Amino acid sequence: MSNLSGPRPWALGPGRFLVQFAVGLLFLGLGPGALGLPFGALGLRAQDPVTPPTAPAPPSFADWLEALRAEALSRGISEATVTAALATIVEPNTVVVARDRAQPERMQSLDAYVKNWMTPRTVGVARDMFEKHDELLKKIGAQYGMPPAVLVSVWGLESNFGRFTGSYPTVSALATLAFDPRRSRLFRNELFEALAILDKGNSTLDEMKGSWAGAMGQPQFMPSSYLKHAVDFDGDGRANIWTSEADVFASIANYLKNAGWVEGERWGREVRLSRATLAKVERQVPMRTAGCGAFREMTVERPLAEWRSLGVTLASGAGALPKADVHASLVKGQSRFFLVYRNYRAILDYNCSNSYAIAVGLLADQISR
Ligand SMILES: [Ca+2]
Repeated sequence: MSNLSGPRPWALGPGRFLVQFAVGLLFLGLGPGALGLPFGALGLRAQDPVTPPTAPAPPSFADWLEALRAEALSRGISEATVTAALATIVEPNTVVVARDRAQPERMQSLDAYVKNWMTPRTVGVARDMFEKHDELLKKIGAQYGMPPAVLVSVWGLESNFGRFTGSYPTVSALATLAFDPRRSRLFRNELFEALAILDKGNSTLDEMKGSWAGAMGQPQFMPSSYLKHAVDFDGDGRANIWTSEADVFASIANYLKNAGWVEGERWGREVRLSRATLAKVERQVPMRTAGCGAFREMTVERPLAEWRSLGVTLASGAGALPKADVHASLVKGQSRFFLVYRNYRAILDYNCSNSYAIAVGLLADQISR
């Protein structure tokens, strides 16, 4: 992956995990922000304890592959698909992805992440894409009840507008991760989902590429997310999240709609708090205690009217918060603050990181202005 220098770790996608190879061992670093993911869909939480290395000697990779093959067949995947796919796996793919250790969403503050991502250049590309695909985006937006700008923004964050989708063969990457005992079950299941996608003829071994962590194509869907949310919008008979923009946008829209996006509502907005107001908020509004990491970095929900009476104002300097009857949580950066509404949760479902979700929201607002 030659594309990890940007603000977005392209290796991560829905259902994806930060994976580091260290001293020849797979090492999974789990934490809010760095991990993508429909944690909900995968039944996982970032704070899940990692299984310690087991004492008994692990099976050889060849034995492990043989057992994998048997299980794939027992799950109903055709012998032809299993044989062809497993032939591409010779040994664990011991790639050292040093740059992946510097996960921008984890290492940088929210403020820095957003600043680094929202360059005039990126905003310009986003606007160009928004205009270029205007007709298609409007059609998909109307069908799924999603703002086109949000679709472009997620697309931008996930794969730099389709330019960096990852070149790792998904089957091989997932087999490597599944062989490692630390998160074996998760990746083993994703591997079977990948085989199912191949078996249905929805993709080919040549095409099925993505991040080193198994996130595929322009929306960076894990195989399980693909099977749940990918859409064939251009009508050629398969959901092609690798090269069909229609399918990519519709798949992102479908994901967010399934994650609970409510049409006609905002994601949230930037707000301003004086030091006194911030102190008052910290005394009176507790932090959330449940949910993936990003949720535990924000306050519980309060009615907008309560935030107003606490002294929170619009960041634009345009005065008081609107009188909408909505509930909002406060997300705190170092010097920037945001009130986020329920649609924000759908973005976190896609990737549980406040830096990511705020960047998605702000970029969408910029380009739809
Ligand atoms: Ca299609």
